[in-house]
Formats: sequence, C-alpha cells, structure tokens
Amino acid sequence: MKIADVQKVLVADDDAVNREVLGELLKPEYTVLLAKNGAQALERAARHQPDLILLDVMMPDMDGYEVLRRLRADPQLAHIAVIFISGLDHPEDEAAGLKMGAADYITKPFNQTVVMARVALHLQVVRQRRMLERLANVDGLTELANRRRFDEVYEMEWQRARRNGTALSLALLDVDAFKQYNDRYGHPAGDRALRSVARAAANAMRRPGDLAARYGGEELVLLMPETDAFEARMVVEGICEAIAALAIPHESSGVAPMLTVSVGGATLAADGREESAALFEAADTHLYRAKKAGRNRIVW
Ligand code: GH3
Ligand code: MG
Ligand code: MG
Ligand code: MG
Repeated sequence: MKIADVQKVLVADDDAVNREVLGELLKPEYTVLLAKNGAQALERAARHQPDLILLDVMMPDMDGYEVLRRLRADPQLAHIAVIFISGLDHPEDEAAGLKMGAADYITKPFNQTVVMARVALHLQVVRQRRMLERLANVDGLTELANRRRFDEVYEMEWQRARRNGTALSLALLDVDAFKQYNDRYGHPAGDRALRSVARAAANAMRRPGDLAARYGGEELVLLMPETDAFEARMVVEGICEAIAALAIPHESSGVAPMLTVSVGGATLAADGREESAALFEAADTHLYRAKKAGRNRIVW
C-alpha cells in the first residue's frame, strides 16, 4: 500500500485510557487522530477529513449522538463514516445509534480483534464508495470531470445563476485538426496531447465552482459560475496561451505548426428567458464560427 493510501481514523473518547488503547491498536495500520471531547472531534474532523470516526457516546458537554448530528448537518463532513463505541450496551442504545446513521455500534469493554475487523470493513466500504464515485464522475483519459458529471453540475449552476441573477459563462474547446494529429503522430501520442490540453485547461480554472470537463472526443467544456463574459474570456485566453506554450508539434495541422484549439463561448444574460440548453447551443454556434473563420481562435 502506498503512503498516500493510508486511511485516517479519528478516535474521540473522553477517557484517556480508551484513547490510548484504541490509538495504539489502530496505529500500525492507519493514520490515527485523537480527540478528547465532542468539540475537539468536530474540529479535528473538519481539519483532517478522516475516513472514519470511532466515536464514544457518553462524553461531557457534547455527547456522541450530538457530534454525529452535527457531522451530518455539515455538507463537508456529512459523508464521514462513524462507528459508535460505547458502554451503553442495551439493544435500544445500539438501535438508536444505528438509526441516527452510524455505520456500526461496538460495546465496551471491546474486543480488540472485533474493533479492528469492523474498522477494516467500514474503511473498505469507504474505499469502494470513492471508487464508484470516481468511475461515475471522472474521465479515465484526461482525469477531468466526465460528461455525466458536467450535465449534473451545469443544470445545478444554471438554476443557481437564474435564481440569484448572477452571471454564468460556458465555453466549448475543440482541438483543431485532431484527426490529422492522430494520423500523423499515432493515437497514443494523440492521447498524450489530449491529456496535456486537459491539464492546461484545469490549471487555469482556479475559482471554486469552476469546472473543466471532457464533453466527448477531443472536446472540453469549461463552466465558470459568477463569471461575466469579459472575465471568462480572459480565462480562456490564458488556457489558449498555456496550450501554445506546450508547443506540441503538429506539422499536418494546416492551421499552425503546433497543436491549437478553437473555443466558442457564451455568457448567460441576466435578463434572458432561455433554457439551459440555449446557453450551450450559443457556445456551440460560436465554436462552429471559430472553426469556419480559420480555427485557433476564440469566438464569444
Ligand atoms: P476540427 O479542426 O474541425 O475540429 O478537426 P478535427 O480533425 O479535430 O475534427 P474531427 O471531429 O474530424 O476529428 C476528431 C478526431 O479526434 C477524431 C478522433 O479520432 C479524435 N479523437 C477523439 N477522441 C480521441 C481520444 O480520446 N484520443 C485520441 N487519440 N483521439 C481522439
Ligand atoms: Mg465516555
Ligand atoms: Mg477537432
Ligand atoms: Mg470535435
């Protein structure tokens, strides 16, 4: 297992001996974080984003149930798996804990092998969920968001822009003469070039909410919420400059001796009444114009 794959477990217990025993037990396999009360558990969870929390129920000030409630109410923390570990050993206590959304419930005094087995099981579930999310949302070649993810985010951002009357810019980027590139340099080189273009685009999209996705083939889509046409065009110009700086030779392009792209952009008019598809179509029309006008340019 690579170091980066080591999963993080937060142990929250007001009893120092419990913290110590659980910490020592988990340390050989996981990165362990400790918290001695509920408030500290929430603070450590927010700061370190653990994969799993072993959460004591009975703690002064804020009990484990309240910690779990607050975790679930915070979008940044809601997904973290929680295993209650408690001296409350009635079936009703266990039922209450599981009903609140805990992944599991372990009673004290605990058996160390059982704790390790259940922690391993729930961390495996966490890894599998991440993998599924990745497979569903990320394009395998470019590592950008895939079209499915884009469609989802676009609909959400479009509604949000409409509701708040904020700007929303969208650009379609298509590699010029990419068929010739593949013919001249081979498909694997085409894949590498596409990955470089994708990275250049992603690096330039820096605002939270910005999204670069692979829409299909050699076409990327760039979504920039709360970004007007002027600002969005600046970002796209930066991307085109970064792609030019890559200086990927393309001798049979017919446009330039190196790989270039054409971009069609559009910005949602604050007073417009069109549907989300109309903004996309406008960008697509502008991309078509950029191609017709000779490629290697931006039309907004
Ligand atoms: P234009 O300037 O009009 O965009 O010309 P073009 O050759 O780029 O456009 P066209 O749509 O004719 O061809 C797109 C090419 O992109 C064809 C396809 O083989 C290639 N392509 C699409 N996806 C991939 C990919 O994942 N890897 C590689 N290597 N090539 C791809
Ligand atoms: Mg306690
Ligand atoms: Mg193309
Ligand atoms: Mg294309």
